[in-house]
Parts: sequence; structure tokens; C-alpha cells
Amino acid sequence: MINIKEDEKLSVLNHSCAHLLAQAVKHLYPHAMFWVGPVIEEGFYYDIDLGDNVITEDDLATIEKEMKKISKDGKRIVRHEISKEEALEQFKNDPYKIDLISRMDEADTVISCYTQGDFTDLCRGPHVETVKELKYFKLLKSSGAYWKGDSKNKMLQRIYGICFFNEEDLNNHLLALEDAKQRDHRKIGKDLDIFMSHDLVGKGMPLWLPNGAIIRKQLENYIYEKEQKMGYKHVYTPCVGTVDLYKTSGHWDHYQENMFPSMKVDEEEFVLRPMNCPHHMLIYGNELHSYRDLPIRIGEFAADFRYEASGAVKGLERVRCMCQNDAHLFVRPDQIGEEFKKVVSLILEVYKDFGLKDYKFRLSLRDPEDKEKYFDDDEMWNSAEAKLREVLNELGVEYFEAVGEAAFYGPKLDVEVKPAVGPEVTLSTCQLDFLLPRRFELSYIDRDGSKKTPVVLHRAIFGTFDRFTAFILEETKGVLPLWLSPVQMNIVPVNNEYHLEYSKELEELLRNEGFRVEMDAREEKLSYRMRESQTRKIPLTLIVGDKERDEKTISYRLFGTTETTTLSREEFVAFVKDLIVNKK
Ligand code: TSB
Ligand code: ZN
Repeated sequence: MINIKEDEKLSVLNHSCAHLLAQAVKHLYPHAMFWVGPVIEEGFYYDIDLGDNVITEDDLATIEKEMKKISKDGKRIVRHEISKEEALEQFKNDPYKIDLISRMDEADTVISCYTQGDFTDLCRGPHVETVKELKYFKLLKSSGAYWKGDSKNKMLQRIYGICFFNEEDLNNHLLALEDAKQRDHRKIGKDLDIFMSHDLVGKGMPLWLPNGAIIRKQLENYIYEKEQKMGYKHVYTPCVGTVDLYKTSGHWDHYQENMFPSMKVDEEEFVLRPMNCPHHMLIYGNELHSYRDLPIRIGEFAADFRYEASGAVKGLERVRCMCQNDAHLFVRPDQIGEEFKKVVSLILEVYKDFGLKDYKFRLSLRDPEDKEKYFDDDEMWNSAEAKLREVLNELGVEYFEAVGEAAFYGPKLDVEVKPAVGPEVTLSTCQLDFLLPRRFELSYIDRDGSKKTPVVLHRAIFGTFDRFTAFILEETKGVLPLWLSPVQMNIVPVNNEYHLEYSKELEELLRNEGFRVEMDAREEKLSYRMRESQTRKIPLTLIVGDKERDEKTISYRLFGTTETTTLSREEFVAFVKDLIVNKK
């Protein structure tokens, strides 16, 4: 989707459209006062104090009409320059503009205003020549927004819109927005009963419903099996730790703003953990290790809690309580390359299994100039970064480098994806860490009998089950492959009187084969039940009529097709098993 901010001409157009919006609002709500109206990637918005008025969908249509009227009138947009003193006088009844003006630099002696007809706004510009150029726009939504983003301040009304140079661009954009809305995992998650939220549980704390739980269990089984084969050992550890644990790890000093506050119990002070690394460090440290034992790979499906701003939490994609598909790999320095290669290969394999193609690898490196952020060991950084590059090149993986984006403890590789709505997010991650093992005084006995410190690779292939599920729901538009589908097949008897018995026999048989089966024997028309099977995006719909009953066969339709295929029961079972095993 187009990024308005990246296009200079569209930015100016959209900025002018924000003024047109403000002018229309002023006509309809004379008491309105205006805060700021910036251009954003998605178009523009304006934050407006409307007193007690709350803008509804209907209001947006009325405002749009007024904007069209003003545009038709075709007034010129004229720039004036005034001094700070004049500006303070001119806007003296407008506390919002006064706030802006008084914060302007004294050296900024000239302040510019733009006037179109009966409306003047303080603005740096530039703008289009006349309001006539603002023809192809749409107001998209409105929401409450605290003044200056601070919840202690007054709630303003924020109205969003977008503007183009021609009708075709606008229409294409609106279609793309509609498509994104349909793909949004929050909508799919609701339609398919995958997860819910409740104020009594709290923001960013989704509840996984039975259908969601099946998906998650399948993901767990899938990745667990792969990790087992790669020699990972899975553990269970508590989702709290003492503050001292996180002081030892450094999270208390470096990560506290992302953590829930601590709680006292008897003499101990606990925090909900934001990461699992400290627990896994203790498990490694619980035994003596020889150089021959390494790599040691400790995995866990681990619940973590992070403070995410309430405006940032989003469905399953950004939550405050998440479950990582986490592992910490303890390796000798000479094993970094090989182990990193295994992780990247696993990422590639998993993405292939899920049919994911739209993702980017980002290699985050240190900024060698930034001696403050990054621990000082040039040799270590240089060789580690070179190793990671070498592996990526060996694997033929395309990636881009982000200098200065490495964590303070080491370089990392992230996989970036673009959700249906909103900015890019990270799914998989693999982070090299030279520091944590030192902080926990971990060691192994090397070949020559000396004590050495292992290096740690933090890695999460799915990232979290939460975010990964959000992403695959969007990628598949909710049409999940058979092996992941909460309900794999739906049996629909044509007529309960004649076909229910055989349907029940089939249900039992298919359940015993381990398939997830439902039957829809409601007293509804066949066409209605068939349609609903589609709406619920069930991969296989089994229609049971006279022929199937008499010949003991199975007739099925694949999701999205109207073609019916009939197989013997044995053939059908084999066909489904093949689809599942091969993740089709
Ligand atoms: C990989 N200690 C490492 C771990 O060993 C770690 O915690 N890394 S992380 O901070 O990058 O988080 C791992 C993954 O969790 C991220 O790559 C991202 O995919 C996912 N994630 C992070 N924050 C959230 C969130 N608020 N909601 C859902 N998923 C998240
Ligand atoms: Zn970690």
C-alpha cells in the first residue's frame, strides 16, 4: 500500500486536505478548536477539540460533504507571514495554537499562516494553490486521542483521511484498504472464534478460544518435533523470577520500562518475567560442562509479560502476555557459525512449510563509533559479524544490514514481515550474546583443562505463538491448511431422516482416524449448511446422501470449490492423511 509520507507531492496534497477538513469542521462545529494535523503514512489526520461532541460515521459523511462544497467554491490558499508577537495576538483565544506558538523558537521570528476563504490556520506549509485541487479524498475514521498523547490531558477527536490526485488512485487505495480490513487477523480471529479479549482480563491479554487453542497446539507440536530432531532439550520454568535474578541478568537496569512492576511476597520481591534467558542460564549453570557437551540447546514454550503501551497492543500481534517459542543455545566460540547456520536453515524450512514468501531478513550490527551502547571488544564484534554475514551468504539468503541496531550484547538477525494493517513487525529472531553468560559466570572446561565462557544464541523461530498465529491468519485470509485447521471436515447429511445414521458412522470412523470432524445435522436447508461450511472456512465438506449411504462412500468438496469428488472410505482417509502429512 502506498506510503503518503514518502511522496512529496502527495504529502503536500494531504496536508492541504487536512486544512480543508479543519475548515469544514469549523463550519459545522463553530466552537471547534484545532491542535495539529500532520501527514502520516496512511494519509493525514487532524486532532480537534470539539467540546463534548464525539464524531460518528454519519458525522464523517456530513463533514465530507461540507469539504466537497468548499472545494467546489475553489478559494485560493494564501500564505502570510507574521511575527511571533502578532501570532500570539491573532490566536489569543485559541489555547492550542498559543501552546504551539509559545514553544516556537524566538529566532523563528517569522511565523506563517495559511488562509483559504473564511479559514486561517497556523502552518509551515507548503500547500497546493487552491482548494479546488482537493477533489479525490475520503475521511476514513475517527477516534479519541489525548492531547499530546498524554492520558492526563483532555481527549480530542482525531479524524483520519486520505487524498489523491485522481479518482482511480483513490478507488484503488480504498479497495486495498478494504482488502486489508478483511485480512486483519482481528476480524478473522473473531469470525472464526480463534481468540477473544475481555476488559476484566485486561488490555493486550487475549484469551485463546478452542479453535485458537487447536492452532496453537499444532504449532507447538510442529516446532517441538523439529527441535527434538535438532537436539534441543525442552524445559518448564516459572513465569516469575526475583528482582535479583533480573538484576543479575541486567534486565532490571536495561529493560525495566518494558516490564510489569514488581510485587512483594513475604521477604521476596518478584517480577513477571519479560524474557526467559535468565532461567535458562541457571539451568545451564546447574551442571559442569565439558567442551564436548556443547552446543547445549535449552528450549521452552515460555510465557512472558511485557509492558506494551495501551495504544500499541493489537490482537494477537502485540500482546502483554505472550508465549515465546524460545531457546538458548550455549556454544563454544568456534561453533557460532555452524549453530547460527542451523537456526537460519530452520527458519527457512519453517517459512517454506507455511508457504510464507513475503519477509525480509535484517542483520543488525553495532555502530563501531557508539562506544557507549556497545560493550568494548572490537575483536569479538568483528569476528561475530563477519561470521553471520558469511553464513547468510553461504545459504544464499538475501538480507539487509542495519548498522547501530544490534543489541548492546551482540549482533542479531531478525525476520521482518508486514501485517495487513500497521507497521512491520519482527517474527523470528536469532541474537548472539557474549555478555549474559559472563554475568551468570557460566563456564565449560575446554580441551586443555582451562575454564572458558560459552557464547549464547537466543532464538525464537515463530517469535511468539501469538504473533505468528496473527501473521498466518492474515497470510491465509483464515483459510488454513488442513493440518492447522481447527475443524478439518464438516459432515452435512442431506436429509436427517435418511442419512443421519450413515453420517454418524462416518463421523466416528473419521474421528477414530484422528481427524477433527464436525457434523451439521441442523434442520436447515442443505444449501444454507453448505454455505456456512464455506463461511467457516472448513477445508472439507462431506455431503451424505442416498448414493453415499448405499455405496458406503464419501463425497467431499474442497473449500472454495463447487466440485464434488467421491471416494471409497479407505481412499478418502489416505487422501486426507497425505494432505496432512505433506502440509498441503
Ligand atoms: C529469543 N531473549 C530473546 C529470546 O531468547 C527475546 O526475548 N527476544 S525478543 O525480545 O526479540 O522477543 C522474541 C520475539 O517475540 C520477537 O522476535 C517477536 O516476534 C516476539 N514479540 C516481542 N514482543 C511481542 C509482543 N508484545 N507480542 C507478541 N509477540 C512479541
Ligand atoms: Zn533470550
